[in-house]
Amino acid sequence: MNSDTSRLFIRACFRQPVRRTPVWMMRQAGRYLPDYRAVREKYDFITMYKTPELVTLVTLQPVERLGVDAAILFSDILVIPEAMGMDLQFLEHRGPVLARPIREDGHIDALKDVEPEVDLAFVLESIRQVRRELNDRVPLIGFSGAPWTLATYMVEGGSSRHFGQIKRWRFAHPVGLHRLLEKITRAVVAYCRAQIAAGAQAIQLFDSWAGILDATGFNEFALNYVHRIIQQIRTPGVPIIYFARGAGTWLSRLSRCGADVIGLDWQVDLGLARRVLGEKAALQGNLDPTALYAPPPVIRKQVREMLRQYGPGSGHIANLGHGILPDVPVEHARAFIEAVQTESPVWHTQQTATRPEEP
Ligand code: 1CP
Repeated sequence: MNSDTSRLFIRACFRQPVRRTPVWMMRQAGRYLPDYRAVREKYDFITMYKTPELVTLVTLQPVERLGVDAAILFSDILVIPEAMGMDLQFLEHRGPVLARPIREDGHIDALKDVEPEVDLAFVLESIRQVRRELNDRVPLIGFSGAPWTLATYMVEGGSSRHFGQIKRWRFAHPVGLHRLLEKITRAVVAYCRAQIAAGAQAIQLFDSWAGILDATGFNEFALNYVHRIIQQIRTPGVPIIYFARGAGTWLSRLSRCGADVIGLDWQVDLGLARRVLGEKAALQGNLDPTALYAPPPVIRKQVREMLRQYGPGSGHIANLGHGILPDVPVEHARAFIEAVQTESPVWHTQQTATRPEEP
């Protein structure tokens, strides 16, 4: 891969001209890859993300197998609650479980301030190893959960169906919730800064549960904190991506957080998002992850449609609208990557005459 390819992703994040659209997939280091499953058979998930050699191995798998244009560090957003002193387990068929969830003010006081160099040294060492191994073939994306999403796991004690506990805090005890979000925000700022210092070349903030909030709540409990984080971690040349799942109804507000790139879930109309946000941010996304169940010719058609919706010019990073599903055949994932890489150049040529017609 030449150096032009290695810069595609970063250039598109800053809306600089590119010769084609870069592409990667959320959860690209994961169970749909036979190579990942082979490693996972031998180690549990927590051992995997705490062992830099294993992190390096699985972070590079999609780069080598699929030719994606960016690597994302193999880790999890829940390392922050764990570093703050909560006991974390991942149970088969149930997902993450945090023991003794945060239910009263006293529980907030008991949470530790995070020192990334001490408490999350395994992440920082992993970043250094992955960078060495990647040798600038593609950039490495570091990430963190956004405060609101981390708070949902810390208050609910894991995944949730109705989010009754955190919503109780939101309406019945907002002062307490803000105190918790403040404390998480400090940890996220320190963590993102440390990842950048260790070599992360972009940062994605995952707000996977933004969509359970009401419109005012989204500003007050999610966006405000993300805005502060972005101001405090901003580093020249390091793009920041904000992925707020379910926030498509609040498109016009999303750019207020100051991110260079707004990640879109699959329900958002990409063309509309560009009209609303295109002058302010690059856009990442947003093919429905279940589209990858279809055979490769259908995937290619869907990719063409996604590229057409965005339209000509830079500022688009192709991705799925959420993580790739574990039972997607690996050839279908490859078809998605290849389709973006081969279909997109036409949208980046100077002559408008060569652009595909609208159907
Ligand atoms: O058993 C296994 O093999 C573990 C499955 C797994 C994996 C591969 C989990 C448990 N997390 C991960 C990796 C992971 N998680 C990455 C790695 C990089 C990549 O390839 O993308 C990233 C970026 C995450 C981020 C993450 N973890 C999010 C935000 C993104 C999203 O999916 O919305 C969330 C919400 C989590 C929590 C989490 N960790 C694992 C699961 C199953 C979950 C979700 C639980 C839920 O639905 O509430």
